[in-house]
Amino acid sequence: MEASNSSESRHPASERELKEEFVLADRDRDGRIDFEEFVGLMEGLEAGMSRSELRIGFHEIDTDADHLIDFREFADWWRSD
Ligand SMILES: [Ca+2]
Ligand SMILES: [Ca+2]
Repeated sequence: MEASNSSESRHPASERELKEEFVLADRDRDGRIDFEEFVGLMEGLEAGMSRSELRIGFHEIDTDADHLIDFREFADWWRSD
């Protein structure tokens, strides 16, 4: 019985791969991920989270509470998960 769903794709090995994920999520290319972009990212990962769960998750990642996820916040979150 398999209990995993590809953790590898959620944990890229290198900083460069992480940056690529960030750029893909940052659709308007302003260098930050806003909530709508975050929703798109999580849908891409098929996280299966509800809108309210996504909002909670977004605020957990946004450690300086400016309502935007910058690359450092993104990298910290991705690695800690
Ligand atoms: Ca953006
Ligand atoms: Ca932030």
